[in-house]
Amino acid sequence: RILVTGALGQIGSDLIVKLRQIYGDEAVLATDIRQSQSEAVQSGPFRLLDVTDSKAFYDAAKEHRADTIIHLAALLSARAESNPALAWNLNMGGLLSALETARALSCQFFTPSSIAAFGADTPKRATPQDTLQRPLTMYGVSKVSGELLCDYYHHKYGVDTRGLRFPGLISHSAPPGGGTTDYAVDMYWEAVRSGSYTSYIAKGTYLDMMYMPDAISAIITLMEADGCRLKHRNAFNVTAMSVEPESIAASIRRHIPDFKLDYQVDPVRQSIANEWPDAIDATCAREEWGFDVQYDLNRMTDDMVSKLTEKLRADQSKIS
Ligand code: VAH
Repeated sequence: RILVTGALGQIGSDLIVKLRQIYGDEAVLATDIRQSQSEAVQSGPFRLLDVTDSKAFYDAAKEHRADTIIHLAALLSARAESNPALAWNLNMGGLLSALETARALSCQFFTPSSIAAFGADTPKRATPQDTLQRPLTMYGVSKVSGELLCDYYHHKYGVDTRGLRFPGLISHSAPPGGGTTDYAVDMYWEAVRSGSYTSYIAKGTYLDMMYMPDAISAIITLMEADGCRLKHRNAFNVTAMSVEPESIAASIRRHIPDFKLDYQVDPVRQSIANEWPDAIDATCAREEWGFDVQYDLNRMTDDMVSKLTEKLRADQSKIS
């Protein structure tokens, strides 16, 4: 029985649907700080939860009889950089509540890390699983600290903590939530909506990316893996592709030949992206628990363009 925090976020809104398909609607308790009418949430139990309230966290998990906690609630990079103290309190206070609940109730535990856990002096290409991690963004500091805290809870209390260093995640179901890699999500939406996009990330900025279905299956595959095989836990490098704005635009033009891309670089989000690797190495994830992906850039673009075209057509028919 699973408790998910941040269920209305970019990962959560897709993960809830998949977990309920596999484990049953009633087995998956969706929680978030705000209410929602989304069908993803309405298909099973939902509860308002402030993850920094450790008693409320414990009570929610206890009443749900949770044996697994998937903790997604956090502020992402750009929003965290504009409000670092709030980001620290939410990202680390929430994580501590989650880990204390997992310890008290002997739950298996997952929380995502990110390529943001690497800094400017980390090797940018084939970034190793074990390497220098000195990020200078608050989001990155909270991700490295989170990795260490999760390893501590495993080492000290035996909590079965596991994590993934996610690249930028692309999805069509939830709007972007204050990240830096969200430029790629915005580009797909605008390509279908208006045929043009002005990128706040500069041409030639390579970043790791992954389509959301691959991210969701990576979480489930990792959590179902035999813990004895894991030499690492918090957190595994995973990636599907290394792309820059022009490569995504070229892929989109296979469907929308006249798509226009121009640039208005946002110095804050560009400086965040400059800290991050160009292409990380996911060998340990493949070797230790069979990580694999189904979507490369063009296959992701095919699915994003068709799903967004359907969504916009449906929205227009509602208006007319
Ligand atoms: C962000 N989407 O942009 C998140 C992610 C690797 C980036 O952590 O903040």
